[in-house]
Amino acid sequence: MGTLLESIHSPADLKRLSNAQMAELAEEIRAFLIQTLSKTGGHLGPNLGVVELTLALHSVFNTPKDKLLFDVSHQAYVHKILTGRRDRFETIRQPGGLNGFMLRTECEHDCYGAGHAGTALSAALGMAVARDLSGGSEHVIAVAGDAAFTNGISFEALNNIAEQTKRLIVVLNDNEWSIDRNVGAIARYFHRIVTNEHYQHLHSSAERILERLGGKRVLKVARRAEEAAKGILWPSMLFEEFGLQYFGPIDGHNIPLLVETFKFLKTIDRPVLLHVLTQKGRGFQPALDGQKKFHGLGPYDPETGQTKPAGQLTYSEVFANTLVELARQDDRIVAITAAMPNGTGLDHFRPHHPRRYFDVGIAEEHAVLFAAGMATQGYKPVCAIYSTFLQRAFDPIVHDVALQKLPVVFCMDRAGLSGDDGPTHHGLFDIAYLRGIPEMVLMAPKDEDELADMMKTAFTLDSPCAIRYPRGTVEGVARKSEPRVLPVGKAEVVVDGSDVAILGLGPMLRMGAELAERLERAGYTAALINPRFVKPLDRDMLERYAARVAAFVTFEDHVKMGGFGSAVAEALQDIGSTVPVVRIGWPDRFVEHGKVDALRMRHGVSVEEAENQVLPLLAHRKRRTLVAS
Ligand SMILES: Cc1ncc(C[n+]2csc(CCOP(=O)(O)OP(=O)(O)O)c2C)c(N)n1
Repeated sequence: MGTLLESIHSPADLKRLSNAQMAELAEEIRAFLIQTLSKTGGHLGPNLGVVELTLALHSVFNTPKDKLLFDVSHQAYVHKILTGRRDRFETIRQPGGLNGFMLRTECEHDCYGAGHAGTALSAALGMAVARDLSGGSEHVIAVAGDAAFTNGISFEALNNIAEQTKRLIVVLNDNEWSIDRNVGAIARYFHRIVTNEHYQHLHSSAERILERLGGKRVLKVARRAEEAAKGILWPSMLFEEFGLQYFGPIDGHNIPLLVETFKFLKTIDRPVLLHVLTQKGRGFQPALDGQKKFHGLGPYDPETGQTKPAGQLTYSEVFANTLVELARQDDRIVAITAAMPNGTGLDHFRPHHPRRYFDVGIAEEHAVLFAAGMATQGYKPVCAIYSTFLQRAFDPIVHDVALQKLPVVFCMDRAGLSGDDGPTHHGLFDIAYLRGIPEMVLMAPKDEDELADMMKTAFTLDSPCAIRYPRGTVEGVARKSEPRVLPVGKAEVVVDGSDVAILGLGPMLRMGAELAERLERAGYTAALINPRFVKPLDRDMLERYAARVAAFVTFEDHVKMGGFGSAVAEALQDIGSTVPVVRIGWPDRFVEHGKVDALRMRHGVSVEEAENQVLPLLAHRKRRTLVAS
């Protein structure tokens, strides 16, 4: 690590640095990011792009008094480094270490937590209005990427800002990339501004003005800064119509220009939007060559950027390959992603069926409504959306898809604990938010072969359907050559038994099998059941086992509250059974980031916990059996 970086303990230390030192510090931070993240993994590309921007922000504003928000906040690593967390930075995304996103509980400089896109402008406006109401003087600055403007909420905020406050600074960090290339009219609009010849001319003259200013001990900094900023003004009708004064686009890697501009923007009594141009992955050639890969990744070689070769297939890949085949057999199948072609695997689908592939931007609500519209016209849309991001679309799922009984298929990737991304990304609530919706069919495959079966089954339904499957690699089972249609609402009895019925949802069936083995060794006969369907639940199966067993055990990678185990308990109550249910799942609290296995042990999502809870219930039954015989 370089010496300058070591001398930065808080943003106050930046304020003493010259322009040249700031530039040096930027390079030290880049090297530090590249080295550290090569071991931990993380959002390298986005953070390399905002080094100068974050330095300039912290050198002009005073957090925590001033409020600095980042949209999504995956690009807040530099902010973390500058706000007293450099010493712990190598723990980022590691168990017990720094979170990969802004976290209010982590640091007083993190005024707003995030992980989902499109939230920064609304939250910043809330803070600005709260300041106005209480007579405060602090600045509120929201930094949002160009892809955040494909999100409806950002526009809901824009629609409101000028009416609610006179002082709010929005920074549009435009690098032309979402995770994939940014899409849609907004992306084209930003691109037109940036490539406009007139802007190029203004831009170079602005830099000349700053060059002239540079180094002089100026008395009228504000006025000169104003000149500089005016020189780079390029009116954007869009933002001006929303009542925000638009500045830019300016070079987001030019620290003096950024600093002078922010000093000037501080003085303006109107909401403003500064358009800065940055380069995702700047300073690391592999990240510039592989924008998608370096958006967020695991450990890599800090020299070459090479990552470990992909091992086993992932669930996302099996989903995508299966969809390619099913879409070959049925030309009504269409695939929709909300800015996640890479993560969901749909980028494998795109070349095979380009006309039936739709990336709608970071717009989950729109994705679902768009799917509903297509379904009314006889198409069979698949919305491939992570469990955590589908939370956004709850109302369209209820009001537009289910209420109209439209056969939209939701393929929920990353259902279950996401691990190192943490609570914003854990997919732990989808059963709870979907199973109460009438008409919904909800499935969870035990392995990749069954995922294909479930997808095939989904397309035979005339109602909405959701399939949840986890992050990461598949179980490694043999695959049938052709998927088959499963009987809806029927569980699979893997092993029969009469003392206890163990229901392991999805790949959690493995834990169920381990518990069954342990209980068998302890002298009990355990039924092992793959429920397949959370909804409709196999009530016949439950009734059959309720008449025989002393306890049910359910395993799920989901919160216990409102989850699969709750569904089983409710169903048993409905059929008049009093057989106890041991529910193994996540507790009623937000689960921190970390390694999945360790977090499972810590939170009691384990075979041991199940065994501890179920053994006393079985011992009682054993005594009864002994007495009876
Ligand atoms: C609601 C929601 N959907 C999807 C995502 C996944 N996601 C994380 S970052 C990102 C792209 C962000 O692009 P941009 O805001 O332009 O920032 P950049 O990474 O380019 O700096 C996406 C789609 C998310 N975080 N939230």
